[in-house]
Amino acid sequence: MLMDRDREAATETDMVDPAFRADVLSGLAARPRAIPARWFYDRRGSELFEAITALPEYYPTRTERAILAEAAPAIAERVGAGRAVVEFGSGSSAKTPLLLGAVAPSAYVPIDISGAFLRASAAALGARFPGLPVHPVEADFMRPLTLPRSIAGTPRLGFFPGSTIGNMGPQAAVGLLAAMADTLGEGALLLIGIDRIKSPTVLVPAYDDAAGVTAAFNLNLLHRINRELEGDIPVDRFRHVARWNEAEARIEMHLEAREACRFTVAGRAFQIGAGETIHTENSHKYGPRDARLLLRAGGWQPRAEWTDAEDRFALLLAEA
Ligand code: AVJ
Repeated sequence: MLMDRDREAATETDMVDPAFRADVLSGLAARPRAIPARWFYDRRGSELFEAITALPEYYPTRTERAILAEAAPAIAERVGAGRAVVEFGSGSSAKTPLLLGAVAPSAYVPIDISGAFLRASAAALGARFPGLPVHPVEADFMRPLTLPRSIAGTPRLGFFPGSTIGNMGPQAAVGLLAAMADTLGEGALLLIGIDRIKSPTVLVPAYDDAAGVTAAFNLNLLHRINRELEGDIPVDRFRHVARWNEAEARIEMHLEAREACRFTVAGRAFQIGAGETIHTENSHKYGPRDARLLLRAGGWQPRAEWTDAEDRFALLLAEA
């Protein structure tokens, strides 16, 4: 039973990503059930994430922006002028202009998997920083990639804000940091945002807000599956759950079946019992020493760090 709005949207979506199909089908068949968080970000999911960043409970975005604004002169002093700034997963970040305005870069290289996002943010930054060469790279930064020839020989500053690294487990995070060191080359610097471990009374509401925006963001994954993979998941029988996993130091998001149900996706039948969940996201948090250890394990030497007054979030500068 496709809902009207799912059916409508399906006509717009003529192309289905085979990797989405494969991840959903294997994730629903696995125990525990789990679908990678990267699939949240269709058009609607990206809009909902933007709305999350403005929520009163969701402190990371505004905290990181404030830290960056305040630390910009100190960062500029350590980084020096003339580097090529390489941003991993540029999205539609409002933080980038703060950094570019401070460090006087020789070029800006946004890397994003979404070509549409890339072109929009490249155009916006081009207008804001006339004369700054912008070289967008449409790529999945989780895989090895080659930087544009035009910045050959230019020392690099990698920029990885938002605590996006938290979506990965520590092992995968170390792998990504090592790959970034490879991509950026000798003498590179990395400015990375990492969310801190803190009280679950702050963490849980940040992922389970009163207005229900995060719930809609999580549940949108089921709508997306129905739209793009000809699914008939009864979305209203699922509820959003955010919980703090103390042992793993991470927030987990799940979609929990309120009652037992059967559904099909891409012609395959599935069933889920009452109270069972589909695990949709991990957001790992790091203490001050954890964050430095993570960087070191990934081949980076921590050189400086900046936090807010409550130590909710940290920006770290490291050298390859
Ligand atoms: C974009 C991965 C940093 O983990 O805080 C926000 C995603 N999920 N609310 C995060 C997210 C639910 C966000 N990251």
